[in-house]
Amino acid sequence: MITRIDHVGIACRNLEESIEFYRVTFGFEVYHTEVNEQQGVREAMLRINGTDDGGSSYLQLLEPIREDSPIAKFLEKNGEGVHHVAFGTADVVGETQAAVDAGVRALYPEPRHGTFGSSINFLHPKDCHGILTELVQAPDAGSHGADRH
Ligand code: MC0
Repeated sequence: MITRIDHVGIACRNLEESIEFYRVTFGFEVYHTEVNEQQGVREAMLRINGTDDGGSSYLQLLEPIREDSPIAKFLEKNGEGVHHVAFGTADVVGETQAAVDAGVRALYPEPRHGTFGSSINFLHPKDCHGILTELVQAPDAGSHGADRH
């Protein structure tokens, strides 16, 4: 079951400038920052609210650290903007399989490492009406771990 919007991922050219924009305009504070070498990003999580299932919802600001990363490619083509929407679930493997069974391509055969040690997979935007869709399982939810490659 999908229980919340975990985060909205936003591609940005300069992480500090984007953080400052959200702080000054909306009062959002940085909850967590991290570099994900595998995904080629430096990121900041801005916590928006808690949710009924005990999880939270975030804005995820993403700055590329490599020219060949998905975020760099996206910025080159589209400029700054919404890059993906991520749904939270206690079972990323099960939800990915359900999407595959519904005819949607998953981008990874197994979950990978996401923010806060979460387990993630992505669904192809061309199969999701133009939205790159991420499935996120928090580290303490369910029993499936990421491969951390
Ligand atoms: C590409 N396309 C998108 C898109 N990225 N459509 C909507 N939203 C996006 N974000 C479209 C392109 O416009 C193009 O359409 C077609 O998909 C192929 O794209 P491409 O630019 O030629 O690039 P590909 O095929 O090499 O790669 C696209 C793909 C890739 C989605 C497979 O970006 C990918 O593997 N993404 C998953 C990983 C990721 O995004 N990591 C960064 C966030 P046309 O019509 O022109 O053919 S990391 C993250 O978020 C982690 C840390 C976390 O949350 O914990």
